[in-house]
Amino acid sequence: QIDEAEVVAFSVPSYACLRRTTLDNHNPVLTDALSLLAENAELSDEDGRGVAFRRAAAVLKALPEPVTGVTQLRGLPCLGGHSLRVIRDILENGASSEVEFTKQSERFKALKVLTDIFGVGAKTAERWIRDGIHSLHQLQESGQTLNRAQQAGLEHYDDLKQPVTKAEADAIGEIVEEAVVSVLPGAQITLIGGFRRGKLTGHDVDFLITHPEEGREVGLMPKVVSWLESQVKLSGTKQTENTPEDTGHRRWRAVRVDLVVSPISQFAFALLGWTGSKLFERELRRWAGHEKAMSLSSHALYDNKQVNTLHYAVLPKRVFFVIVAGKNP
Ligand code: TTP
Ligand code: MN
Ligand code: MN
Ligand code: MN
Repeated sequence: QIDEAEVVAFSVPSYACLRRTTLDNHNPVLTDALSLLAENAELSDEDGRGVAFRRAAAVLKALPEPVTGVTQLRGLPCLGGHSLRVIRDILENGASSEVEFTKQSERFKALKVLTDIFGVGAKTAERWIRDGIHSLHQLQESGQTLNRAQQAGLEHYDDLKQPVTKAEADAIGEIVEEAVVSVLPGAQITLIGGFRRGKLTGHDVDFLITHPEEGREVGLMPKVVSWLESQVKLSGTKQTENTPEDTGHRRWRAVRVDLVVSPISQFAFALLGWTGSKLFERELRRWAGHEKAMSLSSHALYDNKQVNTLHYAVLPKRVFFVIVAGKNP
């Protein structure tokens, strides 16, 4: 039994956006467990619980060393009774019964499999599960009508489940850049999302597009998409057969790409807002609102006390699609 006086106690700011957090953390077993419960809550339309578990996981991610006992956590923010129970369970018994139960539950497994299909959200998955659909096979047999995105998601399911590497992200960046400058010379693209935070893999690749001259970016997105459609394989378009030399590492491979277009006047806010993580963005906005009386979005920052400062001028222009990483031969 460790003497309580020798136990390291931690201290972290309560807003996640005010903490320094590294990519790897010292408590992966605990943070994975809390993240799984967060995911389960999000998939079950319980966003409040989801955020609570995300916040708890984020606090543990910020700790400078492994937690050995719950007494070390005394006074830390964002650790509610439920999260503490899960942490104690793992520290004392090696595993959390709630996490293990969730992992094994048919409902969670079905929600995961179905929402892993590009274009399928929690609501759709929930409806299908109520209709007795728990697997891809059952979905295919069910005769459910799928929209175009979902069809592409199902067709490229295995590819899209594979994590995207940084090298693949860079290769796609070159294609997207070629598309963008072809339709609008001088336009600039920036890698955003997880890769901008230094992650080595991601579930997609995110880019922000702008032009140094305000207004030149108007109407850009459909042109970029048309260019890509004519030059690379996009979701729903025809499949080109793999020639023998096309196999191996040069094989076609579907990757999810998110493009965001921003006018240069909003570029800084878009860059900040789309770099993530989702919790970081949420906390940054909460901090701006509660502590600074300012409103932050991906378009602007304005002072709530001053009228007529900045207004939301433009709605977000955003497109999702699936790109196959490779150019047509
Ligand atoms: P994602 O691509 O969903 O996440 P990510 O890039 O951080 O992680 P991954 O490696 O798994 O792809 O989103 C990128 C950023 O875009 C995210 O950090 C915040 C922002 N975003 C929104 O603002 N609203 C949204 O609905 C989504 C999906 C993302
Ligand atoms: Mn609870
Ligand atoms: Mn991403
Ligand atoms: Mn994304």
